[in-house]
Amino acid sequence: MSKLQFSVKIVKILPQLSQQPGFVLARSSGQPAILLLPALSPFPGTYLMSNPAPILSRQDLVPPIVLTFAGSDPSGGAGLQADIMTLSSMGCHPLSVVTAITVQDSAGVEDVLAIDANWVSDQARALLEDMPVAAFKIGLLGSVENIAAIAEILSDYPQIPLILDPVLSTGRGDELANEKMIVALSELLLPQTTILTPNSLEARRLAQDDDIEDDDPDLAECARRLIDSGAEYVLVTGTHETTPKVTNTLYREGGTVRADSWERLPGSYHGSGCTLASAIAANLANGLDIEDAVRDAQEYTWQALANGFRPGMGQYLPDRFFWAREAEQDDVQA
Ligand code: PXL
Repeated sequence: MSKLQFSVKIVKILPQLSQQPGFVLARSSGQPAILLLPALSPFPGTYLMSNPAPILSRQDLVPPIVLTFAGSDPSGGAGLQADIMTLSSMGCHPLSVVTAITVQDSAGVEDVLAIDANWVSDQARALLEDMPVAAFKIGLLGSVENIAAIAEILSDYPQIPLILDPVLSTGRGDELANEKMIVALSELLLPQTTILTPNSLEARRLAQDDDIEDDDPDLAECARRLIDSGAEYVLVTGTHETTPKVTNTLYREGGTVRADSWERLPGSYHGSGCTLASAIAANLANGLDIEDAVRDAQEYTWQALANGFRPGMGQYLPDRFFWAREAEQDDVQA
């Protein structure tokens, strides 16, 4: 590397911010924070640049802010910790409102303690009075009271997109939401939701209609019911289905918007749903439209899972910073 060249690691292309034809703005992990790259530059990547002219210095830049309501997972696999890592990795500043704390390891959840709903409210109100939030993300809720408190806060910010990951149980099958919470979520949060991200099991459980005898809706019908309940979009993930590939389908009123299929990975992962929902929130906060945000978030999540690691005796965890650990040499592209 000559003395006049800099190695710049690009963490995010910001297509929506490009002003100069043939160039895009990109966010880097170093200085300058934001720089111009030729359009179509491969991403992710590290670029050798001659005297990159700063577009924005770190001091000037406020990253897009995403507020997540989530439960703490001390193992760093799922929940709040997963959200914070994903949002940071994708160039956002995460605000984290704790809804519950858990006792768990990489194998499963032992216990859950819901935070008092007034504390949930107070955490969120203090932040919202201080900082501009570009997107909300919701994970584990903890209690009916928390759902009501969060719904009331969200109703004051109807213009901010909400990504709702309905956390009903763990991968191992431990219950994380009871029937009353499911009713409260459907009644109070779905009508305020921009994108709901259930896996296929959660979609069936949320859409179940006890008034219909032997109710057994297919996934498209589940999505239709959830949209009828107020969600603008529903992204049903297909990991739990028996199809050879994992197909994730995005629905809105009128039917399927897009379906994306992914090579099925062999491991059992903890925190993939939180990663996907947070990645969608980050992309929306970064200005992508819904379809691009959903497509790109799946790509990011697949990469995080493919690069996953097994820190203990339980499940694999996604590596949300896979791009930072890629061999420097492989990345040099220009
Ligand atoms: O993966 C869903 C999830 C979300 N949040 C917390 C969790 C889990 C699953 O275990 O513990 C806190």
